[in-house]
Amino acid sequence: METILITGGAGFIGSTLANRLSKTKRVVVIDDLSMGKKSNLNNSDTLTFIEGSVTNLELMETIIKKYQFDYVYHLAAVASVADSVDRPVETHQVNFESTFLLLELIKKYVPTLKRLVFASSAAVYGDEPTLPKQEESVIRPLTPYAIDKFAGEKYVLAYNNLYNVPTSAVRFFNVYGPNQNPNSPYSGVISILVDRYKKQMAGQNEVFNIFGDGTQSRDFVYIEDVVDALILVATSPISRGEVYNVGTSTGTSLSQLIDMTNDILGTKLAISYAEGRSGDIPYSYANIDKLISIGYKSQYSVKEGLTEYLEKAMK
Ligand code: NAD
Ligand code: UD2
Repeated sequence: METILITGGAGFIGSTLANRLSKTKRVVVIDDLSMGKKSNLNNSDTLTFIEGSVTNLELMETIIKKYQFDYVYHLAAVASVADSVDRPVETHQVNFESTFLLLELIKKYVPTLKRLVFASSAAVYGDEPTLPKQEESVIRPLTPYAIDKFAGEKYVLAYNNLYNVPTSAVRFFNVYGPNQNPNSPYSGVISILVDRYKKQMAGQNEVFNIFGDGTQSRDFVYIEDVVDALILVATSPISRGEVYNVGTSTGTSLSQLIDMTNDILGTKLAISYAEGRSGDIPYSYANIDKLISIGYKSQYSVKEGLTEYLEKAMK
């Protein structure tokens, strides 16, 4: 049976991937539980959870030597841009150094690895306004988070070319769905939105704050499609050494999201408007032709993804 490592596998994207893959493969998750939760993971004989940090050289060396992984999905990160601005030194250890460490360990101990997939971000495009974002668009990383992600991508792809470690990278746009943690002000906006609907429908008076006028738009991509994309990139024979956007190729504004959710739930969300966040980009969406060229087919429009998410969240 193939053995797979998912770093950050108790988090939002990692746990969904782990739960899917452990149905047919042996999966090992490492997570320090700084953001992730053990309860995100299904109980399964084929899923092993290790609590620890990807920055711990001894621990990582032991794990990499012991399991001889076929695939590695490197998703562990401090996934908040704001946090990286507040704590650039600490977040650099996780968001960059851990990637470098993992590459070195694999180069040294796992000659049979089939693929390492690195989770990068649309943040690497920064505020350059040309749309849609293509993999070859201008890269303008503006924050420690984005700089670390871009450096991570470059190292991952260089190890493929220089040392024959098989790698690929993905640039996620705005991923949403069940198990996304809504508890930070910098959590994904849809997780915050759904949390406010739940609270308001339970009679609590927590309004949803729109930063700006609600016309800002993002490429919101549903978690199940993201998991499909990750597995496809890991297993495609032609994705080796390449980087892929993962989005839907459509932008949806916050106002449209709220209208859609009001329609689906048959209710009206109480909202208030606050000043736009500094550094907020007005519009973003991906060109995903490259991902489609390796066989990707999206299963969810924003409305379909939102409907499924709401069904699960409102239970
Ligand atoms: P998440 O915060 O839910 O998951 C990240 C996981 O990494 C968490 O479970 C956290 O506990 C773990 N982690 C953090 N530091 C660690 C450490 N030192 N050692 C071990 N584990 C550690 O975030 P997510 O949304 O699931 O993001 C997964 C990946 O995708 C991240 O690399 C993130 O930067 C990237 N990404 C996500 C989005 C998105 O829209 N969700 C967009 C762009 C990129
Ligand atoms: C995403 C990433 C971020 C970074 C950035 C790079 C997430 C969660 N964040 O930020 O890590 O990669 O892209 O460009 O994936 N908003 C509100 N009310 C709220 C919360 C958010 O109005 O309560 C607005 C926010 O100001 C923004 C939009 O909603 O205009 C989307 O916010 P987000 O934090 O979900 O995502 P984004 O694209 O700003």
